[in-house]
Amino acid sequence: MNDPILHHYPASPFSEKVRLVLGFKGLAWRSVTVPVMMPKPDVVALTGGYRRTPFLQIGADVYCDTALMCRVLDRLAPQPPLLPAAGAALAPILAQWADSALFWAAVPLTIQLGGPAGLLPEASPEFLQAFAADRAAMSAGLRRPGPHDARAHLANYLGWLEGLLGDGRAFVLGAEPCIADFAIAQSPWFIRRSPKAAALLLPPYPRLQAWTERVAAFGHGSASELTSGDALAVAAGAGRHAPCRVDPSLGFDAGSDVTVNALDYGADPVPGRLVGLSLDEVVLERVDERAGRVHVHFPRIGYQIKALRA
Ligand SMILES: N[C@@H](CCC(=O)N[C@@H](CS)C(=O)NCC(=O)O)C(=O)O
Repeated sequence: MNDPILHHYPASPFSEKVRLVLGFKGLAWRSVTVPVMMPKPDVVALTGGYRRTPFLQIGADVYCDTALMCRVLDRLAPQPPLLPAAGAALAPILAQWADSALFWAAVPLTIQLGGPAGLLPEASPEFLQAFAADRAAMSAGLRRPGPHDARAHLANYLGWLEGLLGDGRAFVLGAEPCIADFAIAQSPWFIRRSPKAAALLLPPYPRLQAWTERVAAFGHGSASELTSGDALAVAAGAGRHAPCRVDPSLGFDAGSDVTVNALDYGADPVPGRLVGLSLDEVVLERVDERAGRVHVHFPRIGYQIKALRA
């Protein structure tokens, strides 16, 4: 019953990154399908306003952002590790590049080349229009490459990866997979969902394509479906949280009212009481009438904490 709960949807690349990590670790998990766009009332009941996909729930602890989620899964199931000795120093750096630069070169371009209907095949024209408006609002203010730029960026990036795999290594940092493999894999996975984009973008990179298949072969672990209402009931009934503490040297007082927001896009602030703070994690406590007393965790990198009162 304590299996982690992944809130995600099938076409989400960042969700695929986490599904592959769950497969790599051979974990059993519960799967809640979330809406692909706002409104997301059951998401917000758990996260307090964070709308991005995916997020991970363990009882009444909610983990936002895949960088943090993967660290949590690595703690929960340390073998096989996401930071094996051979790649431990470089892997997070490469993963961060994959989650940002590579993702933004690959994903909008794939949608542009293949059309959103290819990715959301069941969607009506009205739905696709609303989807486009939702994503435009979510990334307002973000400077994004145009299609010609993205194509050039992507050709450079995929060329780098092809070169990295050129010595015949099985995974990007050696013989063992690491977090960077899963962070990178979401982009070619997404491109391959669109046959038109895949045919245009991937043929020059045979080693990358063979590697994509090796990573895909880890599968997704063993998932069982859960409704979002049942996930809310799991949180409300948990009665405990993962231990956390505020490091007083890091600029914020334990118990103070703060907000946390992403710095790039989907930056809706989440208000709460500060109950955990370290160099790599911030934890807010909030109470929701349906989810109960929830601890919402964010990584520090890519997020901002603001004090609500001095
Ligand atoms: N840095 C975040 C990025 C997550 C992200 O951008 N997810 C996309 C889907 S793959 C998203 O949230 N799209 C809007 C939505 O699902 O509402 C992470 O690693 O989790």
